[in-house]
Amino acid sequence: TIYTSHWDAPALPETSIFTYLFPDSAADSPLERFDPALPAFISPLTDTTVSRAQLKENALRLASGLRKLGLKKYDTACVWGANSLPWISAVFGLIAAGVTVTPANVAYESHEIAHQINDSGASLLFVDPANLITFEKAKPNLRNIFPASRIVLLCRTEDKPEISPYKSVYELFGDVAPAERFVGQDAINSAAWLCYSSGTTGLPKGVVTTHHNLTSQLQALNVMHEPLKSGEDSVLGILPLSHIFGAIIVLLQPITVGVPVIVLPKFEEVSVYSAIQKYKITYSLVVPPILIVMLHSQISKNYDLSSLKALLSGAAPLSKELCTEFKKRYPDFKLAQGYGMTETSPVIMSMTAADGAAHEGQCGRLIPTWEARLVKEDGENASKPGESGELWVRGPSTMKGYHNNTEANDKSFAEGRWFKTGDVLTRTEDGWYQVVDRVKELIKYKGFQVPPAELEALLLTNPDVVDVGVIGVWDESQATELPRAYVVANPRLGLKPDGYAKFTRDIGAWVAARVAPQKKLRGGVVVIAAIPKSPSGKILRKDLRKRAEEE
Ligand code: AYL
Repeated sequence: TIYTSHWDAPALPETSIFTYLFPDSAADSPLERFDPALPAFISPLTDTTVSRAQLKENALRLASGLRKLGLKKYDTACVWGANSLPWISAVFGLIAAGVTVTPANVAYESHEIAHQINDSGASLLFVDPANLITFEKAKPNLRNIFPASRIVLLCRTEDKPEISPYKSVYELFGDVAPAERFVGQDAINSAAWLCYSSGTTGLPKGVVTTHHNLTSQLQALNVMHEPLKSGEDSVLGILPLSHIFGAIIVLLQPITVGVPVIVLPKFEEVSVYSAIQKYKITYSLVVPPILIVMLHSQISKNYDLSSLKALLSGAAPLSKELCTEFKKRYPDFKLAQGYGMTETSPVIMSMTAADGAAHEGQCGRLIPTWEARLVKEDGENASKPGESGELWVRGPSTMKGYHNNTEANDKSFAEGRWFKTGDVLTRTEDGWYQVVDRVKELIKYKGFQVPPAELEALLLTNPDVVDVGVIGVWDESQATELPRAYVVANPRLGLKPDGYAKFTRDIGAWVAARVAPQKKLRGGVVVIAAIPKSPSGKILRKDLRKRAEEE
C-alpha cells in the first residue's frame, strides 16, 4: 500500500527560493504579497527590526557585494554562527546571489568545521567573531585558501572587533541589482542549501537541498497549516537556524505568511520568557528538551506568557506522557508534533495545533506532496493499522542526494526513488503516524544529530583505546538520548576494575575537549572486553543497546 496526504496538493513552482519569497511580479510566485513595511525579523538583543522591504534590499545589496568578491551562481559559502540578524542578512544575500548556503553548527570544534568547509567546497566563510579562534585552528586543515576578503564577520559594522583584519557583512553591501534567477530544470537541480547529516550510517554528509525542494516544502506547509495571521501572529526564533528545522520552519516559512520572527541565539529561560512577554509572541517551534525545561521552570510564572497560543515540537520523539504533563502545567498552550529529516527538507508529517490534544504521542499525518510506504523486515509493505515498518518516502522535497557520495546515495534510495528514512513507524486506519523505533545508527541529543561513527573514529585515534562502539541511551528526565561509548582499553595499560572510574573519566574528558557540546559522552563511558560485531565486522549496536538496558 502506498499512502498519500489527505490534504489538497499545492502548486509546485519552478523558481528560485529567493524569487519565490520576494517576487518582483505576481507571475514570479504564488505567494500572497504582504505590506513591505511589515517586520520580518526582530532582535531583542540589539533592539533592531528588519522589515520585509529592508530584508530584500539588504539581500540584493549583499549579492552585488559578493559578486564583486568574485562569487558566482552555483558557488558555495559557509555560514557559521549563532542566530542573529547579521546571520540572516548573510544567508539571504547568498541566496539572492545564487550561491549555495552551507550552514554550520555554531558550537563546532576545529576539525568539525574543517570537514564541512572541505567537503562542501565552500569558497567563502561568514563567521561569528566568537568562532574566529576555532577557525584559526581549523585553517591548516582547509583545502581551499581563504584570503582575508573571503572571511566575513557576522556582526554589526559598529561592533566589528578593531583588531580583526576582516570586514563585517554590512561592509560588503553594494548597489541593488537583480537576484540570480533559477527557472525550470535549473530550479529543480540546483542546490540552495547544503546541511550536513549522517543519514542512516557513517560520517556527516552534505545534503543537497534544491530550490524546488524548498519551494515544494513551503507550498505544502502552507496548505496544511492553520494560517499564521499576518499582523496578529509572531514566531519565537530560538532553534538554531543552521539546522534544517530552524532554516525552513523558523527562517523561511514565516516570510511566506507575513509573520515576524523574534530571533534569539538559544533557549535561555529569562531571555525567552521576556521576549514572549515583550513582543507578545504567539507561536513557537521547540524540541522536547525545551518542554522539559518549561515544565520544571521556577520562573515562568513571573512572566506574562498569555500571548502564546501554540508550540510545535519536532526533530526528536515527544512522548504522550510529556505531552500530558506539559498540558497540566500549561493548559492554555496547544501542543503539536511534526516529523521529518534533513534529507526531506524537512517535514514529512505534521499536525495542526488544534489536532494536538487528540493525538498526543503521534507525529501527525502526511503533509501534501508526500507518498509513503511502511516496509516490513520481509520487504513487504505493511497494510494493516498498527503494523510497523521502515518508512520509505517519495516526493518533490526529497533531497537531490548526498553531495559527491554515490555510495551513500545508492544505499539510501530504493528503486523508484523511494528514500529510506531508517525510522520505524506505525499508522492508524485514518492516517495518523507514530515513530516507534530507529533502525539507523544515528543518535539524537536534544534534536541535534550525533553520528556514532564520527565519535568512534575519533576515539580510535586515542592510543589508550583499541576498539569502541557508540550508542544512544534514553534519559527520561531530559527527554533525550545521551551518547555513550563502550570501549576496549589498550591491554598495555593493564587496566584493572579499580582503575575503570579514572580511565572512563579521562576518556570522557578527552572527547569533550574535541567535539561540539552535543556530542559529549553524557551517557557515560563503559569498559567492555570486546565490541560485539557481525562476521563482516559491523558493530552490533542492537547488542550494545540491549546491554545498556540491562545495566
Ligand atoms: P534531522 N519523533 C521521533 N523522531 C524524530 C521526530 C519525531 N517527531 N522528528 C525527527 N526525528 C528523528 O535530520 C528521526 O530519527 O532532522 C529522523 O530520521 O536532524 C531524524 O530525527 C532526522 O534528524 C518538523 C519536522 C522538525 C521535521 C523537523 C526536523 C527533523 C530533524 C520539525 O515538524
